[in-house]
Amino acid sequence: LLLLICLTTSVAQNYDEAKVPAYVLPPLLKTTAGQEVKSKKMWEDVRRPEILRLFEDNIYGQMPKDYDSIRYTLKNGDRAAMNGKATLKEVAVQVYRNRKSVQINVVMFVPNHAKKPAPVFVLINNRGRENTDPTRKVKSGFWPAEMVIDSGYAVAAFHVSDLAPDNKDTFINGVLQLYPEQLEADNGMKAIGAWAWGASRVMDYFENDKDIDPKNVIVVGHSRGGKASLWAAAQDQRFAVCVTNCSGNTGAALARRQFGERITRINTTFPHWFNNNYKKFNANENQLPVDQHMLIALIAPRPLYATNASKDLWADPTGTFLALKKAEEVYALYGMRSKLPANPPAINAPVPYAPLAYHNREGEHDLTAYDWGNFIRLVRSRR
Ligand code: GTR
Repeated sequence: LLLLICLTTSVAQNYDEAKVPAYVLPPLLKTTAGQEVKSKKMWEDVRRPEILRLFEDNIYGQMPKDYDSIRYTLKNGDRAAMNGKATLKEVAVQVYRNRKSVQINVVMFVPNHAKKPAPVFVLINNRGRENTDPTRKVKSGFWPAEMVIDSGYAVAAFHVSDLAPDNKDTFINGVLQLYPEQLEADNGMKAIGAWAWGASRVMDYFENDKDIDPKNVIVVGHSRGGKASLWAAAQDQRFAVCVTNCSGNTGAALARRQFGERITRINTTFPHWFNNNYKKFNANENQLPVDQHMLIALIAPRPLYATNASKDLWADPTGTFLALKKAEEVYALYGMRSKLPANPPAINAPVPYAPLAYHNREGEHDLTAYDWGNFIRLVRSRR
């Protein structure tokens, strides 16, 4: 009976700040060989690649960069979308490898009356496709395209299921058909990796669209999509800004706090998200050679905006704020001072400024127009 109680308490979710265990985070600025990292050069040449590799091997899996060819096809367009304010482009991005292919369907609006090439917000859509309705009959705070267009920016989206269906039995029916060797490896890519890979292929497309400024691509993701936006921006330094909304466990929140969702739970409910090696850290957070502040640090010196919702304790708003604070020391190597306060700001008191932005919106686990309004503020403030 005692054993049973121990087992159940070890995986129970904690929502009590007083019960957060004492923990020591792995150092950002010390190499595996024990050397202090004191310069941006040493960060970029030694420590950053080391950390990237640790995330690949232990959590998200490899990110294959080779493919045979890529093709972009404009499937549908409308120069007078949104009452003439925007041009709609529906583009099929087809990627080929070993005679297999995946097709990523990109929905995009480009402002007609703003400077071009335009910066673009690209959402990794993990919810219903209706959220990114190209006809605009359905409008959703999850992707408030009109609001982004009115701000003078382009807005794009693609759906995760084009890359890897979000299901433990069918996730292999997508990118993983092109890279079957990934399924054999304990550090092989799975669904979250495949979604991040897709974001990079959409980035390849942006580099070939004259309406878009490829140096100003903002990758946005919510929750599981926010885990993917972080991994995409960590891997692919072409993304200028990363937005991770309510990404929680294995997103922007510190695992060692063991607050809300934990690794055991995420690996059990979603065994198809992370690599096989990650299962070793079930109920064993302190053995992980990384924690999530290190993933955020991989995005430096580029701006990162992490958000939470006050009722979404599952995603640990405080643990997210603390991860950002910890990453400040890497931004400091670039001479950048974060504008974050010492302690978590009040609910609905955003700090939407580069390089590290944060807010805790009042309400539920969601991505809303309030959140997007603040992402736009961040992008404006840096121009
Ligand atoms: C939950 C999961 C979270 C988060 C969320 C979502 O069930 O535990 O990690 O990804 O789903 O994607 O909305």
